[in-house]
Amino acid sequence: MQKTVVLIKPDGLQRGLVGEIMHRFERKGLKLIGLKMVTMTDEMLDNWYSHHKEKDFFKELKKFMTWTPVVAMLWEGVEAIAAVRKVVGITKSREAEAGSVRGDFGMSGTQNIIHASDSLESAEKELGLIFNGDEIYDYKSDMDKLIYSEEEA
Ligand code: 3AN
Repeated sequence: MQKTVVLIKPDGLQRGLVGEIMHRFERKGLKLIGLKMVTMTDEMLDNWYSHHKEKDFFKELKKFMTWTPVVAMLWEGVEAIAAVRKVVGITKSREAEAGSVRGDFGMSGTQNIIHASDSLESAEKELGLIFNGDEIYDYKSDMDKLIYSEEEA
């Protein structure tokens, strides 16, 4: 099973999309193993978006991400990183597939509602930046029997 980090960004929180977004991941069959609100700091964002540090939009991105707290979630599932990215949609919301979170609720490439880890490496890094060990829950979900075949699970 993979773990993947999702953030509902300040625009998603302000627009009241938290329940809608969580509902989509639950219905998909992912398992929620961590959940909290976080005010992101400058230092966290330098680390989180280190690959964007030299980009023109970095300052704007940091301002946006500190506008309000974010809602941080940790979801678990078989190949969960790729599955969650599909639910999220591509970066530029106005071009994102209908049916994805960005495709259904957004128009912007900056204020694009949601973040999801894009690789095993970034999932591990982001998990470490946001969650403490005692905020990650290990429990058995009876739903797994309905969601996966024995072989997959
Ligand atoms: P994604 O969130 O789809 O993985 P990344 O990692 O390329 O996209 O970008 C991280 C965040 O940086 C995006 N979610 C968006 O808020 C912002 N961003 C990315 N590209 C641009 C851009 N060209 N102009 C402004 N903001 C951008």
